[in-house]
Amino acid sequence: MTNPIRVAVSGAAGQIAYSMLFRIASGDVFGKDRPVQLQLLEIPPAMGALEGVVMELDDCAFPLLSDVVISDNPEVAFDGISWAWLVGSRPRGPGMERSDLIQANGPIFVGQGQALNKAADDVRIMVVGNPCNTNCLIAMSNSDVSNDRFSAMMRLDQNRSQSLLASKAGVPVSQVTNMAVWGNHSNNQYPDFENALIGGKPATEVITDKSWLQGEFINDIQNRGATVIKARGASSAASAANAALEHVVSMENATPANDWFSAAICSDGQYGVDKGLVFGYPMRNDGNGNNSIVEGLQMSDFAKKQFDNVHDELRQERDVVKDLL
Ligand code: NAX
Repeated sequence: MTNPIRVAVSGAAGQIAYSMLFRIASGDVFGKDRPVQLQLLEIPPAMGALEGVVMELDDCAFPLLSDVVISDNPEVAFDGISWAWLVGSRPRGPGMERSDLIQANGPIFVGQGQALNKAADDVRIMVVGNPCNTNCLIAMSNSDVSNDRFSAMMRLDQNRSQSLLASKAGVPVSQVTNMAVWGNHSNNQYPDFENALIGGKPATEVITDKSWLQGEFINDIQNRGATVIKARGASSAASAANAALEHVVSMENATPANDWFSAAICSDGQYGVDKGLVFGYPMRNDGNGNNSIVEGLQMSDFAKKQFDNVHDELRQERDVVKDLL
């Protein structure tokens, strides 16, 4: 058997992690022949609950799960890892503004960014804990790990968009491809229906109701998280976990021909975005470990307005945390 891949998950006693860990341990992400060592990070009050999660992992007797380490110290949890899912963060409390949340969570990602220096040379990091783009920016800015190893999750937004377009068009979801979600995982994100394809044709040729695409579609995707909370009484967990795993699978494996996936990565100025912002882009993996932004996509004036709006939002978030960068 090959050496186990060591992976860290923070917020490991939380809802999203509970839907992730068992799938990672069963080989859904790194393959059915690659052993995995889980290194789970929590805060001290949640260590008891985390021990219960470990009991359940043990009780599954996963052949690929070589070991489970638990800790409330990021330096222990990140030691020698090749992937980190940074899921843990403080949820938004009653009356909290987005900027309050950003300020409350920022310091977590300063410490975790520094602790990532303990990781293996090939480490990649993906941030789920909200506000995930700006938390990723903070972790990246406080770490010696190079910027191109960091990413934040837009995949749930991509999946939601594909599902809604498929249902409107009356086709299986597998028919909807090339779904780019630009910018921020927030209610200003821009799910780009203009460049999406349905059954290989432009989505705008299949769904000709332009006012639905520009109005209800975008609005429903931007607010889907809140709609799930209202219905379920809790935020998206299984779908977020699924998206977090798919994000890593996409970053580790060749992207199917003529398609792309959405992820937020450190901008190098592509599409006019400020260098250094963690911005949602369409991406491709070449099958040799390289992930790159799909360049040259066209945008209408309508799309540019959405794009500029979410770009401004990320600049404002960067300003709120400037002391942590
Ligand atoms: P839970 O509250 O169930 O779990 C969060 C866990 O993080 C808790 O167990 C808590 O003890 C732990 N934690 C808090 N501070 C920590 C720290 N400093 N180090 C390690 N662990 C810490 O939330 P859950 O539903 O699992 O959601 C986790 C995060 O994902 C939230 O920030 C949430 O907003 C975010 N989401 C992000 C999404 C995305 O698309 N990027 C979608 C789903 C979700 O809303």
